[in-house]
Amino acid sequence: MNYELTEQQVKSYRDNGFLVIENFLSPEELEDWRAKVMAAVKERAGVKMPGKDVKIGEDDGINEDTEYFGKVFDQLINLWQTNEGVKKLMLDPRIGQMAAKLAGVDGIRIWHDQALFKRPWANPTAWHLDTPFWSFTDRNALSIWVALDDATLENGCLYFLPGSYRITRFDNVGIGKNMDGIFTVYPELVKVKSVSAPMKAGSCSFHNGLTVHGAGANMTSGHRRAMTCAYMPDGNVYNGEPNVLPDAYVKKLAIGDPLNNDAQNPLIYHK
Ligand SMILES: O=C(O)CCC(=O)C(=O)O
Ligand SMILES: [Fe+2]
Repeated sequence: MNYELTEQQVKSYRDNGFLVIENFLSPEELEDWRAKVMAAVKERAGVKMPGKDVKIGEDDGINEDTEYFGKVFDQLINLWQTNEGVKKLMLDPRIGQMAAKLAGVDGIRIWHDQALFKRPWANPTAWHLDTPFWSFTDRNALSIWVALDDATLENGCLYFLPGSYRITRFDNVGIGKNMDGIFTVYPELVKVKSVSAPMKAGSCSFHNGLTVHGAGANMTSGHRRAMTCAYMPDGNVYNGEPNVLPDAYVKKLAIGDPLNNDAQNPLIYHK
C-alpha cells in the first residue's frame, strides 16, 4: 500500500480539496480488496445498511425518483460492520494516518464505509457535497474512494470542482437528478473548470466532504466498482441529523453529545 504522503500531495489536497493517488494498492492488495468487498456485498443480500429501517431510495434526501436513483449506483453502507474481511481493510491505521494528515487533525474515526457500484449503463452521480448529510459538522471531514475497476471517462469516473470546499456550506442541497442543481445554491461556482479523475483499478482519491463532486454516467456494458470510506475527525458532536446512525443509537443521542462510540465510529488513527 502506497500510504506515505509527500508534502506536495498534502499541499495539493489543501489547494484543491481532493487528491488522486495512483497505484495506491499493489495488484495483490487490489485482488484482496475485490474479493473481500464482493463477499461482503453478497452476504448483505441487498440490505443497504445495518441498524436502520430504510429502504433503498428513501434516505439521504434521495426520494424523488427511486427508479432513477436505483440506477445511479448500488450503494451498500457499513460493510465493515457485517464482514470481518472488510473490517480489516477499513480499520487499517495506515489509511487513518493518511486521512488525518490530509485533514490536518490528530485523530480520525470512520464515519461510514460505502461500496458504490455503477452497473452497465448507470445514470450519472449529480454534483453534490457529502458533509451536509452527516451527523456532525466539520469542514475537514473527508472520504477515500478506491477504484476496484478502472474508472474512466466512459464508465463514470469522479469529477471535482477544485477549491470549491472553501466556499461551500452545511445547508444541504441534497443530490438531485439535475447536474446543475448545485449551482442554484452556489451560483458563484458555475464558471469553475471541473477536473476529471480517471483512475486505474487500485488507485484512489481523497476528497473533502465539502468539495463539489460527481461522477459521469456509465456509458459502457461493464461495471465501475468503487469502495469508499468517509471519515470524521475525532472530537465531533451530534448535530441532530440521524444519517446512517442506527435507530437505537439515535434514540439515545442528544444534540451536542460526543460521537465517540467505537462500535459505531471506530478511532482508526490518533497521533
Ligand atoms: O462513485 C460515485 O459515483 C460517487 C462517489 C461519491 O459521491 C463519494 O464517494 O462521495
Ligand atoms: Fe459524494
